[in-house]
Amino acid sequence: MRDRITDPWGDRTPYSPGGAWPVRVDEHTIETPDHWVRSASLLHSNGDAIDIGVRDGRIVGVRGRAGDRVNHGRLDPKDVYGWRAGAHPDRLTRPLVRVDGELTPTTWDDAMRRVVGASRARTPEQTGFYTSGQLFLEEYYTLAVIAKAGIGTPHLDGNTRLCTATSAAALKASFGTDGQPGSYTDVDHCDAIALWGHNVAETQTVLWMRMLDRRHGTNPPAMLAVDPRRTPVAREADVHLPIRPGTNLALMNGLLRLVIDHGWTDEAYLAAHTVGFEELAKVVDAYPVRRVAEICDLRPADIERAGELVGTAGRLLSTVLQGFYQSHQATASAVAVNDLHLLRGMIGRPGAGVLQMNGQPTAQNTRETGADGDLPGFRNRANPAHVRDLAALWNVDEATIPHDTDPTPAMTIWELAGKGAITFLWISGTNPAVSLPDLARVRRTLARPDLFVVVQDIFRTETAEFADVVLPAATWGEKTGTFTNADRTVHLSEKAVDPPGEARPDLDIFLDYAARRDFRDRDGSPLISWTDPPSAYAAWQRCSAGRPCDYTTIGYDDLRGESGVQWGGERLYTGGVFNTGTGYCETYGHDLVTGAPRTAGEHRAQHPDGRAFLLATPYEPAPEEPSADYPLRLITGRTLSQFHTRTKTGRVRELNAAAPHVWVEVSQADATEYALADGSVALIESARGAVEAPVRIRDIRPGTVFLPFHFARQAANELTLTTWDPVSKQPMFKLAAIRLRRQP
Ligand SMILES: Nc1nc2c(c(=O)[nH]1)N[C@H]1C(S)=C(S)[C@@H](COP(=O)(O)OP(=O)(O)OC[C@H]3O[C@@H](n4cnc5c(=O)[nH]c(N)nc54)[C@H](O)[C@@H]3O)O[C@H]1N2
Ligand SMILES: Nc1nc2c(c(=O)[nH]1)N[C@H]1C(S)=C(S)[C@@H](COP(=O)(O)OP(=O)(O)OC[C@H]3O[C@@H](n4cnc5c(=O)[nH]c(N)nc54)[C@H](O)[C@@H]3O)O[C@H]1N2
Ligand SMILES: [Mo]
Repeated sequence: MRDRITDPWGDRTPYSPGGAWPVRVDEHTIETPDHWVRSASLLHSNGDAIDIGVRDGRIVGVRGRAGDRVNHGRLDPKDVYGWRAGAHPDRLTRPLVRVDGELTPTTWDDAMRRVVGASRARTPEQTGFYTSGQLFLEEYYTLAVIAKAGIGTPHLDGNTRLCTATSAAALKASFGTDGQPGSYTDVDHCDAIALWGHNVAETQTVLWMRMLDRRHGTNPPAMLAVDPRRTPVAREADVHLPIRPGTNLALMNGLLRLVIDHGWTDEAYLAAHTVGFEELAKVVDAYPVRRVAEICDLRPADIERAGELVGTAGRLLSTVLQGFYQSHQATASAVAVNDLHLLRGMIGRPGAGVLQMNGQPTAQNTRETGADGDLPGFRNRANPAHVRDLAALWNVDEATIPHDTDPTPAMTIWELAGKGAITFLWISGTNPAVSLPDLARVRRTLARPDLFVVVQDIFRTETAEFADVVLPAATWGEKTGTFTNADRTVHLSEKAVDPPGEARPDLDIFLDYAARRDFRDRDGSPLISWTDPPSAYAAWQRCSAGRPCDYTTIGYDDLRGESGVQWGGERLYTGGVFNTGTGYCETYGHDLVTGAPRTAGEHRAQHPDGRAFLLATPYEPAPEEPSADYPLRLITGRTLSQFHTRTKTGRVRELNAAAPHVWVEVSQADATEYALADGSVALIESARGAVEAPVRIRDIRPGTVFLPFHFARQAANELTLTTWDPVSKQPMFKLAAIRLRRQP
């Protein structure tokens, strides 16, 4: 196989509409394996099936699985090389506890006794959990039961709040519950693909390979990209809208109006399967092309071309990600994409689908199991029958399960810790000292003497440096469990090798904690009766029964075939019946402007009864606009070779070498204005902090600069602001006002 850093997407295998995506097996081994173990990718949400090559108890390579529905054998560049991080000498191998200010190795018994002691000394309201989108389903479910039924705290959330909380919020708002409507096979059938704030070429490279292969076949799909930068996706697209950051909703409203004005709506579908058309039409009527062009700083003709592309496609596939989710009016903008599909009847059939994407590999499971604070199984906390159901399943009092208010979102958990209301915070599988916005504030919180911090990780991260106890975890390839990708495909990842030193699977750590706390159910039996991944999975299957994400027919053995298996079947809502029944839905809805929750009565009064909601919202300017002091816009995001805070990719030679240091992308016009040349060092300042980075002159809209957020030193999040979407509570990492200065 060729060097996949310089050639990230590999050779094209073109195919035609409705055809099968050809198989192409990618393999990278450094020695010949003596056997292969089944797994899937844990470095993005695409769920590429991977076999792990093992020799003499060590991982020696990876191979894509030819028969898997997701990747047909292909691998992402991070997957080709990323596995080497597991054997890095920096891995944590023993628990650490703080003694005289220093993190000092200790026994598991001592570390766990300290964790249990500190948490016993706190009330439920003083206790917080901040978890991940990178653990396994079995682990999240266990953590959710510990937090909700063992301790009874509402303060449980994942870094999924930073990631794809908006995906969940938009799906719930439009269709009644979370759950991806579309399927990756929609790429095989569509005749137009619209990418809304999604740089799929660098972030889900195998999905991009599939799209590129269609683009190279006969009757290729048309393509629309909406992104302020000229990304690889934008370069490939037929229409690229280099939108002004923070104006997505104005664009969407304009496109919805074009669809209505041109009569591109599917009247029969609208009448049978939606509610809310009149109200939507009234809102979007205020967005004629000329006004939209002004707000978004786009050419009117380009907006019209985009409107025609999405308005006339026979089979339209949309994907939505961080350019929408981490920006202004996130939920309202993502919902507007759902609106577009509903208006055109483009949902629930081959090639016509919405992918409200995920980002992290297991974020779907954080949401399904309730480790993001929601109730497990997409249950509605405001529906007494759903709470009763769960209390019966766990055999606890309904009052034990926090459900009176919405669960505490991550940003609020951090706020409460920052003012001493939460004094015990258990952080698992995330590195907030680099990934949260406004890092100076995060460091102040983590350093509070009254906050007991537990960090459960595989490396000694920037966050671990603030911990009272550090628990060394086993990871991918070293433990068994399941996870679900962005198109609902469930994979089983089996243990291939032993973890280093005394590192333990996250599941074992949570189970150990539950046993030591001796959580009991109503009859005095242990609250958590499962002991290993299969029994944890079986418990989850029971919890999911009868809900949209029903796993009861997908057993471990079903996942040991060639391919992963989708819950809910290939596509959801094929018959145009949505999960909006008042007794079934996951939420009664929110006001998309204020985030105020609606009541059951208000929900019922709209008579959704299985019809989808059309919901339009007026555009408002971003909370932080450029000013005289900070005249430029900052957007942040990803690069192909690096994963998040680089704890893994920064430790793999091939990947690290591709992007070892931070840089800032600046347009030629801004470079000229600020006397910057390619390679000269710029100081980037916001009202919150400053970062220094070498300049790369790139095709990005003037007035906007881009910083990758991966680098702990010169971290983009020194600059970002603590503001979030009112509905999804997802922070706005892609909106900050900054100034640029040339450094001597
Ligand atoms: N290589 C790599 N792949 C990854 C990851 C990684 O760290 N590295 N992380 C995974 C995870 S957790 C996630 S969430 C996904 C994220 O995947 P993406 O969402 O594709 O990645 P980002 O780079 O965060 O943002 C996408 C684009 O949004 C654009 N953008 C910024 N502001 C705006 C705006 O106002 N409007 C619009 N329309 N666009 C805007 C940016 O220019 C950027 O190109 O990637 C996953 N895959
Ligand atoms: N400015 C800006 N900030 C952003 C974003 C952005 O676009 N711009 N994107 C946001 C998004 S979408 C995301 S998803 C977050 C990501 O932010 P983080 O979640 O902080 O990113 P990671 O570096 O992936 O952190 C995961 C941690 O889990 C550890 N780990 C890996 N495997 C295991 C395991 O099996 N068990 C345990 N216990 N630990 C493990 C890793 O070593 C690492 O420390 O960043 C967010 N922050
Ligand atoms: Mo993410």
